[in-house]
Amino acid sequence: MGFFSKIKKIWKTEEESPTAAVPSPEEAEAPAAAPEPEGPAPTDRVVTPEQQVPEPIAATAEKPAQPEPEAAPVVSIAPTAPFEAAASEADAEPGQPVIEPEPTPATPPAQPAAPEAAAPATKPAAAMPAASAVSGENAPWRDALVIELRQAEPKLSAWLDILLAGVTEPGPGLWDRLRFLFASLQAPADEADAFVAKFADWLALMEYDEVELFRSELQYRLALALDLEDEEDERNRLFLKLSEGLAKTKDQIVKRIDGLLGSHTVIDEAFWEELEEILIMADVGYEPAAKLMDNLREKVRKRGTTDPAVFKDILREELAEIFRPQKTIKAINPPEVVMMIGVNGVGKTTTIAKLAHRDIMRGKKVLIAAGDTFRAAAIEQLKIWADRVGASFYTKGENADPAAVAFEAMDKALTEGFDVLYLDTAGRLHTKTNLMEELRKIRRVVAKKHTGAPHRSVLVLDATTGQNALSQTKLFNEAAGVDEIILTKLDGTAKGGVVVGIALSFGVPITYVGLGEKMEDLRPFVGQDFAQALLGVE
Ligand SMILES: Nc1nc2c(ncn2[C@@H]2O[C@H](COP(=O)(O)OP(=O)(O)O)[C@@H](O)[C@H]2O)c(=O)[nH]1
Ligand SMILES: [Mg+2]
Repeated sequence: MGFFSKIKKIWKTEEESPTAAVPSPEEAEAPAAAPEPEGPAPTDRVVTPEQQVPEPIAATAEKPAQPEPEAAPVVSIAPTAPFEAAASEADAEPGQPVIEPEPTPATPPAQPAAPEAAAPATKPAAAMPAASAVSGENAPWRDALVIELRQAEPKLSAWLDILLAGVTEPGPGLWDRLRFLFASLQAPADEADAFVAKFADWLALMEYDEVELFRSELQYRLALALDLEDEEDERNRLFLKLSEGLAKTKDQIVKRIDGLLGSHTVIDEAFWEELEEILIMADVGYEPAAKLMDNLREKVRKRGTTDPAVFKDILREELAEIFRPQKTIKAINPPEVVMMIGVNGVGKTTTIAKLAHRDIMRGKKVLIAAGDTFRAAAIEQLKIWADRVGASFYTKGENADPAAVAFEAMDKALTEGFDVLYLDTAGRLHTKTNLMEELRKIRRVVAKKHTGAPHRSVLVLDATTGQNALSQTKLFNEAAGVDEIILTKLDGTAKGGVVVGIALSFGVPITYVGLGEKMEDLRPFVGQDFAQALLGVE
């Protein structure tokens, strides 16, 4: 503990030293869609092969009208061995997060013109929260922190605990540490700068001034930016969240199944009847429940047992099979076109924002098109989200023909080199025939412009509607085609059993689930985790 407090102390003295050139995020009057550092011309940058990235993070917004000249002197502030030298020459293994810095930099003197320092050159001062003018580039705390990080469990959350020790609010200390983490993971310095600038803008926008308010968002963004998502702790976090979200569904299914198992000494007809009732009550749906029952009966028969004690294992096994992920071809010819469909209020617009946020955090350039032209408020809501997450936005205004919006947005996405185009659509069910015709028309026009588009037709369903989600899937699948399903509002509903129904009834994969209203609350659907969260781990 003594060592740890010592590091904290070193951090503290570092922070107290003047860092004049560094405006706080409060000073940074952050525009919603802050211009991203595009990076200067290639000649200005020293980029080692490992530092090269195909695309800068979220280079979506327009370039700032006036490049900030003040950034130039910044370069000279780090005259020797900038800490990104920590990004050692050792082979970076992509996808394998390892803290592999070199405490004693073997960097040639030419290195000062580091991309870290050069990157913010095009960034307006207001959106340049910490620039790279970090004092104490060679300060001993960096070495101490390297040791701390290396000794920690290789988990983002563990690293974040160390990085955030003693940090209570946004500011230079935090930016500095975030850059340090990027460098330690051998991520390019310009990515670190872009990340920090964007995050600071977001904090200013949200008016979050305490670490506790944004820690989980920070971890989420870091996981995406550093490609650490499949890390154990991320999975555990999701699992916990899923378990919490499924608490009511669990009450509905698991408690009653436990009751069933406790009250029967043998698996007989009465047992099966009671089970079917439980499944139907939990919104699995009548037909899916019957199918599930058949499968379970078959499994029990094969096992040659009538002992209720083994039943939960069999059920867990069956759910694992239902949710086994399908292999699909993920490669596409960019721009990837994603069409979001579903009835009003299910969460299409919010889900587009959440998906765009994920993409942008991974360095993609995203365009969102306002295809729900029925209400002006819908367009406005989408525009606010696009600004918030830093996506570009395309609208033709209220009452415009949604297919024309899609056609023109497709054009823009192609000519301006977007990676992803999200098409929002209307969901007025009372004009069912028109809606389905409209969706088919959108499909036709984008396909005409771009072969293979839309690459993904995503049906958004609201888990709280239970059985309705099943009938909506049927309807949209028949009329417009559905490639994947995103199930929102799983948090706090007792009707989560509908997931089982959907997985059993349609050959359409569930790809994400919504577990709340925040950006980070949209998570990839992992069937095994779902089954385990639902039935509990034993
Ligand atoms: N609790 C919760 N609310 C959500 C979730 N997804 C969306 N919402 C909320 O659902 C409401 C309707 O969402 P919206 O995106 O406007 O739906 P749309 O009409 O389909 O575009 C909004 O208040 C969202 O914040 C979720 O996963 N959990
Ligand atoms: Mg909407």
